[in-house]
Amino acid sequence: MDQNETLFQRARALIPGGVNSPVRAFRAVGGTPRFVQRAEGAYFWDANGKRHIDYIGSWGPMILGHGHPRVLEAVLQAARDGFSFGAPTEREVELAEAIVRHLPAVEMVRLVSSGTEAAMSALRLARGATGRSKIIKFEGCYHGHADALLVKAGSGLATFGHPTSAGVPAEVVQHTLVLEYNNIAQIEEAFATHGRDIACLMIEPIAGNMNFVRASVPFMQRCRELCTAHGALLVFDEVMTGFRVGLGGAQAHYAGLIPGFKPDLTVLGKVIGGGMPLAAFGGPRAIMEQLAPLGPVYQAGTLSGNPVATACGLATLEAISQPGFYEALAQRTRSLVEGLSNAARETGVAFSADCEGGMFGFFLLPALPQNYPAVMKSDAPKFGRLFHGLLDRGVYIAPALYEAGFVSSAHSAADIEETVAAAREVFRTLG
Ligand code: HOZ
Repeated sequence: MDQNETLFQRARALIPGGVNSPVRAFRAVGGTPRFVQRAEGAYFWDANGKRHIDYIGSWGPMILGHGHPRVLEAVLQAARDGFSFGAPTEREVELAEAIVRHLPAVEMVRLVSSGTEAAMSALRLARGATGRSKIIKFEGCYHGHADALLVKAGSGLATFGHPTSAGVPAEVVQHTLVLEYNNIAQIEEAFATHGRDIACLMIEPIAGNMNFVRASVPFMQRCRELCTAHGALLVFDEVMTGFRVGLGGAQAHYAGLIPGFKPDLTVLGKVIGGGMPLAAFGGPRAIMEQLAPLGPVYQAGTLSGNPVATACGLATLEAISQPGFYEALAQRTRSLVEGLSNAARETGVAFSADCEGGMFGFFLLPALPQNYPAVMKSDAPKFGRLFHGLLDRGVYIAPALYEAGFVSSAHSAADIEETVAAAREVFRTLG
């Protein structure tokens, strides 16, 4: 008996769709989700005991692979000292110090428990600090599931064809302007029309919820200029890219391409928690001091700055701050992307791929798309066949074509070779 199927049947009886987060249900690709029994390094074993090379890594956090010994030790030690206090701890201060040390745009930071919470709170702060209501977001970007941001969003909303969720009243999103990613004319027009009402422009600088789409440099530069000119805040959602595409996140990448570039607010999650529920948002002191208890913008949480999660995050940040870490990670990720691209070329499959640091994406399209409508041209049934072909061969990628992929420092050259060989076999069957 297939243990994954048995568990899925039990789960479906009690949990909507059998999962606690929609994309995991495999509905976009069909078949039975793999229930994870345990994981180590670059692999996890499913309920049937089958090993998979894991390119999801908990959707980004597991940058060191699963069960890194130093992180594990830190977590066990912290757990022995207590799970949760609802009172401040030294470790929260240390984690805040580590974040601020690596991100020049962040002078103060507040820790929360999920990316959704961080994005929602950053949005409230932007509105509170500017006294304005309107916000700009981009089609295909996903900033968690807070109401005001659930409009034309990527990730699971794109996967299931409901880009705007039911249950979100029109009045709640009346101030959300949704524009096309990488479209300079549209942001210029939006600021020309609504400039003095716009609190913030929120963006995934490298969008990982419509697979992997970079903001072009001229587009990013124009976003910055228009926000500055109109007194709106530029909010970088770096839940995926923070400490993932490099130690300084996507903001360091763009600062290397646009002199003096900085976002105003930064939203973080995933890697900063190392796999534990931990996220954060931060920015300049003057803005962050608008938060309660100093200022009028309210935000709170019982599990915020949780001692076990902060221990996990701190140990992770310490390991990834070692010299050469990102060079090696980026090199490994590039070798995956190049290997897949070569295999696709050899087998005549239309294919394009991109990566930055330990994050990658690929499309069954001849050229990299620049925005959500272009991503939508992907051949979903063909992707489903590729997904299952890889899964059968023990390679686990996201079960939806709108999601980015992640390589960890635990992935070896042999893992990449095995993956590329599996992909070559599957490509031959795609026709
Ligand atoms: N929102 C995540 C993908 N972008 C999925 C999270 C999950 O299923 O764990």
